[in-house]
Amino acid sequence: MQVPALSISRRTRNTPFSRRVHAAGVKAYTVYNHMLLPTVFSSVEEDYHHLKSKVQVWDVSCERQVELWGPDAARLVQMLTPRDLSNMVEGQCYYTPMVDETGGMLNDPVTTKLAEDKFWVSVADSDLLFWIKGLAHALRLEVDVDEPDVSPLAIQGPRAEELVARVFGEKIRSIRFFRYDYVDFQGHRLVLARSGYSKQDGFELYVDGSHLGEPIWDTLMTAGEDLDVRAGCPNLIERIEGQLLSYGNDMTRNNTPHECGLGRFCQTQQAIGCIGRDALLRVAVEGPVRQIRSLAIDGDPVPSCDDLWPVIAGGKQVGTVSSAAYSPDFRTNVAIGMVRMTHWDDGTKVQVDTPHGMRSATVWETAFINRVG
Ligand code: THG
Repeated sequence: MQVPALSISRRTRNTPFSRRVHAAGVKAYTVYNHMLLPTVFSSVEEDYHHLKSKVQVWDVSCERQVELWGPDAARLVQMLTPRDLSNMVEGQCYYTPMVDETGGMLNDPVTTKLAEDKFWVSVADSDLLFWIKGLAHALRLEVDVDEPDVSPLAIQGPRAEELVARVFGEKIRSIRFFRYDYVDFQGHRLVLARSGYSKQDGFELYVDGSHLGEPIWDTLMTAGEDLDVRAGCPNLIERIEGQLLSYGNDMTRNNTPHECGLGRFCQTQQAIGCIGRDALLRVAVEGPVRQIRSLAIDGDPVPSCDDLWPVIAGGKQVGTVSSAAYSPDFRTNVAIGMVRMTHWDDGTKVQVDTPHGMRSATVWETAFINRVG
């Protein structure tokens, strides 16, 4: 079947790396924060094997930065999230569920503290800029909220540390997970964090100035030639195996962080000022009645999920599957879904109503990569 193409225009914003991504033979894009995000280079499966064994450079410019800068920046950022930021120091990045007044998820960004009065909120696919600008304006806060010309470039895979050390020096090896340091590129000081949307180790370089995009891309590609570095992108199979959630797919504004399994990133009691605090404290008393789970779906490879697939047990719907792909390493279809508490225990057998028919499936409490035996 002919796959429809994506019409590219000014609204589907190009990135500082777009020409290089195109030259590398990108086969498909999605649109994320109104910007192009590559999804396939060779094939999803070939990209997956390469990511898990080598090193890839990813154009994740679409992880746009919302910059909060000014005397009220710290107060404003704590209003956005139930994660307690009071002990956050410069040099740290936090994965931060962000919620509205009902406790509904608005976004799940990585927040970086650049200074006591300056933060970057690296957003997932929702227009969080407008929510934050609205709050700052309505509350007359002393803070500038804007989208700077900063484009993350991720270097991911088991050989990422070697490649990044060759380009930016040995000191990058000591950057710990979700910490950052500054590196020099041709006299420009750039933030380099140990983070990224894969479970294969790696870094994210916050390319501060579009003109640096192509020089940095070329430098990494040349330095990594013998490491078999390639252009890559977040990989559907790998992220489902690691249960990395995708905002808009696996969760929406109708879900609380607890339903999303993000309770470990919430200290709601301590998060004084968080807009969703009262709502979350109220629902926390009872706990969620449905929650994110990994599912193994039996049988032949299923198509990718462009709509929710019902999870069925005893003739009744007990959940939904929101992401799915065939995993060569686990030799089964791996999936992420939201399952009601009656069926969310590890090992529970259910059915999934896929476009390829009803399939038997098993609910797993943890990510595939964390399962033992
Ligand atoms: N990096 C940066 N910005 C981003 C993403 C990113 N913005 C959009 C999107 N990704 C936001 N979503 C996520 C989801 C998961 C993680 C990061 C961003 C993540 N989670 C780890 C996990 O769940 O295992 C670890 C989190 C932790 O322990 O703190 O990395 O990828 N810049």
